[in-house]
Amino acid sequence: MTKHLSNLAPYVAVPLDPLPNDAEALGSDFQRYLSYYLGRFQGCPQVYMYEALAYTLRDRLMVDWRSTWGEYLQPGKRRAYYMSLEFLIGRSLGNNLLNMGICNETQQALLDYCTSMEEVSSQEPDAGLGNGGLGRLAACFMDSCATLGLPVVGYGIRYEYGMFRQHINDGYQMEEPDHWLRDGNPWELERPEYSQRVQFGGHTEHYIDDDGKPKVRWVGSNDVLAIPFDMPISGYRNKTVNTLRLWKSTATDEFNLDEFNAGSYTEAVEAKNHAEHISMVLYPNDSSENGKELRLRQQYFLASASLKDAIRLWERQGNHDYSKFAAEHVFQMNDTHPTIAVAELMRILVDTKGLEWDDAWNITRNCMAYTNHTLLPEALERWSVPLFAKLLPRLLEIIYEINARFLREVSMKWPGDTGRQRRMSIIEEGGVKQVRMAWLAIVGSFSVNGVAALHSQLLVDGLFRDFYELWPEKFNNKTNGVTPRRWVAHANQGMTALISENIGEGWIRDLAQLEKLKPLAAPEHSAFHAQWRAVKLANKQRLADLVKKECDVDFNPSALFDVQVKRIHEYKRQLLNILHVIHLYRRIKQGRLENWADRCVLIGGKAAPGYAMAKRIIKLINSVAEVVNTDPEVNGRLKVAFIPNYRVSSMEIIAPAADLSEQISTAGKEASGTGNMKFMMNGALTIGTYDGANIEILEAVGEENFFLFGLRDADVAELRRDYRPWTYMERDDDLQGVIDWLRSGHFNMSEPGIFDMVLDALLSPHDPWMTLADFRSYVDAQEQVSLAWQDQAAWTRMSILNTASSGFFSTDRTMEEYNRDIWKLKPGANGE
Ligand code: 26Q
Repeated sequence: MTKHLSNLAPYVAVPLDPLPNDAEALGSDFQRYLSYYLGRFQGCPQVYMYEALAYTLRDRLMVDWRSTWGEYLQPGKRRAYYMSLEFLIGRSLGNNLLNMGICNETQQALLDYCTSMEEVSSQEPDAGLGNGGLGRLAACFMDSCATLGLPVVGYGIRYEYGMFRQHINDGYQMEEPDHWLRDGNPWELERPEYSQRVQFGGHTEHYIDDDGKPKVRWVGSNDVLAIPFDMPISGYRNKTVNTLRLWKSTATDEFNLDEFNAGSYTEAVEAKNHAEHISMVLYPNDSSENGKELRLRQQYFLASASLKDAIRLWERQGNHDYSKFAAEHVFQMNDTHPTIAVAELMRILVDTKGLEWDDAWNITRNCMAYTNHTLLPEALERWSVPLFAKLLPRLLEIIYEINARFLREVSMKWPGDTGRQRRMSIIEEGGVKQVRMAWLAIVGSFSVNGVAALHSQLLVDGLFRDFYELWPEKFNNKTNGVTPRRWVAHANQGMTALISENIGEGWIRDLAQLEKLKPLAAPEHSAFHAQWRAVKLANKQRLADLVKKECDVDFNPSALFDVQVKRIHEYKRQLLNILHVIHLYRRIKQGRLENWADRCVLIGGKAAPGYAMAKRIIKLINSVAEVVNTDPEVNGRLKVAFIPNYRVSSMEIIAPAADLSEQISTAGKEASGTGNMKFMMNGALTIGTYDGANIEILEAVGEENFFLFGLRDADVAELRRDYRPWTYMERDDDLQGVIDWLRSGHFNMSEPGIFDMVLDALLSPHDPWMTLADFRSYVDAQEQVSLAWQDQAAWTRMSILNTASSGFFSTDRTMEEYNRDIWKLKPGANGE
């Protein structure tokens, strides 16, 4: 039976006694969990060792978790809520150990069980609750907020199935469900007493209440329950543990009961099943998939449960004066996915709290903030009005009211400009009407930001121009980052030790201190350079072992490791990379080995299951790899591997081992990129276009330490008007040769024609990604890379300078900017 909150007293956090962290205490707790809780003993499968250790650590997080909550619940304390359909967390064990500072003690405790940390850590399944960049960004943000002691709660969905597992079968991607919760999740804490009810369907009734006021109620709905599961988010050695609250959907009790009384027991259980579908699976598309009803259900489920939860918490602390609500809350919306929250907060305030529309609207637009992550117009979310009317009838009415009032404002400012009104309307007319979620997000927020300088500029110049002209003060940039804890201190322990020996440990919390490495890049520090190279070599050996195991390809650690890992997308241009690989292969076959550098090319990433072209690109990469790797004439000069099932835990091995980071999107298309930052921090050099955060990386490290190539975004726009891809072939024998080899069927002898769709796309005058236009410039830049690689001393200097210049790309800096400009929170006493 669900306990309801009205029964609960105001929250008071009674402090817990801390648990000892010495090896002996850790060992005996571990032993107790293994024997008495899990009922296992030494020699059991390693996964139980992982579970016992996770429980041992969670106990120790509990003390600070409780005191952090208590801190945030002080009267008048302003809090931020990060709302996201995705949190791509990965594994938690190693990260928590690092943050708690008890790696050595734990290692010691495990010695008695004849097992190593690596062995135990690798048992943890990745929490793959995200697609790619946007989801991982949310996880890095959570880490930095905890480390900065910022009162930020993450709200998301506890998907039963995360991102699918990718297998490669005969070169083709196969998807397999990822039942990551099968063995339970030792980190999470279920809190059924904080469940929330969420309505779907039904209809609205307009009526006059007892005071003669017109009111609306939403009736006849099918409700589901949202049950919160909390994940602890530890800060780095600062006694702060923040909360990520993930919602699971279940049926309400009485929903079952109705049917039960009608004698249809099995139908009642089936209805329960239906309710549980909402949090069943993550949508594996990283560009919007339009129109899927279940996806809209997920979005409303998250928005509604989270808002009600935040309000419940606030009221429970004795607050009822809604004129203070906006001063104490900010909701950051991760893209438009949770944007229905704008209308839901209005509904709650007007229909259930009885506020006047204008008061409710002032509150709403003072506590919502929106982050945009895409420039591709086709990726902007829209929902059909009929679907909205069926699923969320009251919310549609509210959106219409918001829109009517907004369009009045527009027509006051630009009388008679009906074209502008049509462009800016939240409802798109013509054919089936659509709700434009980005417009709703902008109208309902006080802050709208892009995720890199170029991206934010392009937004106000292009997609959001009309809105910028109306409200310039709303728009701002917040360049993305990544957390140096997971991506350096945890993933690259060799480099971490070396850096700390030389400049101390302060950089882990204050990444700008990496600047202190700059003097060490000078040639006279050859001993340091040798150590730097040795660390990289060890990391490359570790990756080579993984590639051997996963792909059965031999990578020689002394060759240049050339890496592109990210979602497979035409705009990210994995095709350009593979054209270059074919070019290198032709050079070997033709004996053109001038300035040659031996290379191991690694590519990885998932294609959305319905994205046929992306899937064919994976097949092409595997087909080229097969030919190159088995040709004796290549003789180790070139290796190509596609690493299956690329995910957070694979990046922890890949980033520290990369020499060259491929960031080669068509200029103006990649909003930011964050893989680029992980590689830079770990001492890789970037070959990249003038796009997204590449530009800021280039500015930080200097052009002499970066391989820049290709058209700029303005060139791309200009060339769009008259693009003739074949002309690049006519002018370039290398490109002609590469395309000819592809067309000849050399890479698909047993499957004729399978790459025709790829060739057609490359040679189409409508190719939006203009791959052939950048081929020559890319190949030339790659020759500069090979040349630079010949001089290992110079390469090492550039590598050090990349790490030393990466301080800006810490999410600590990003979060400080969000807080300074948008959230305006005070760090808790626990934070520093
Ligand atoms: C929307 C509707 C229905 C189904 C799926 C979606 C959907 C899901 C995920 C749409 C987009 C995404 C993910 C987008 C994403 O990851 N964008 C990336 O965000 C990063 C963090 O800001 C940037 O660095 C990348 O440049 C950007 O591509």
